Amino acid sequence: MALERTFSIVKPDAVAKNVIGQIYARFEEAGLKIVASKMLQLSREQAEGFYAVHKERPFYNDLVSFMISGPVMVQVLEGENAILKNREVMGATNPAEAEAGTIRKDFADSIDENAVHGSDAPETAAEEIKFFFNDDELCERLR
Ligand code: RTP
Ligand code: MG
Repeated sequence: MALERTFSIVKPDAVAKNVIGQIYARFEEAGLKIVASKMLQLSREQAEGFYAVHKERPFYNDLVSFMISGPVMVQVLEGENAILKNREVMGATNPAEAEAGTIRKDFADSIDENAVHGSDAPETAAEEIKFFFNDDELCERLR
C-alpha cells in the first residue's frame, strides 16, 4: 500500500447546497486526511486550463461555465491509495449510476453538476496539486 496525495474539488453546486462539511466528513470517514484546503472563485482562464484535457469534448464549454458559476473548495487529500479511494468515495461521474453511500449519489443532481472532482491517476494528481497549491501550502500531518 502506498501513501498517496490526490487533488479534490468541491464543485459550485455542492458549495451552493452548503454541504462542504458533509463532503469533508466522507473523506475523513474513508481515512483520507486534508493536508491543504482553500475556497476559490475560479476565473474562466483557470477553469479552461484545468479542464484543457477535455477541450475537444462537446461538454467542455458547459463544464467551464459551471465551474466558474460560484466558489469552489480545492483540497489535497492524503492516505493509503488516496487516488483510488477518493474516486470510490466520490462514486460514478453520472450520479444516476453512482453506488449508494457515495458523494455523487447523495449530493449530485446530474452528470454536469456532480458535486466533486478527484484526480484519476498519480500523474494527474501531481499536476493538479501543482496547479492550485504552492509547496508551502501543503502541510505534514502527524499520524
Ligand atoms: P472529474 O474529472 O470532474 O473528477 O470527473 P470524472 O473524472 O468522473 O469525469 P471526466 O470524464 O474527467 O469528466 C469531467 C467532468 O465533465 C463532465 N462531463 N460531462 N455530459 C457528459 O457526457 C459529461 N461527461 C463528463 C462531468 O461534470 C465530469 O465530472
Ligand atoms: Mg476526470
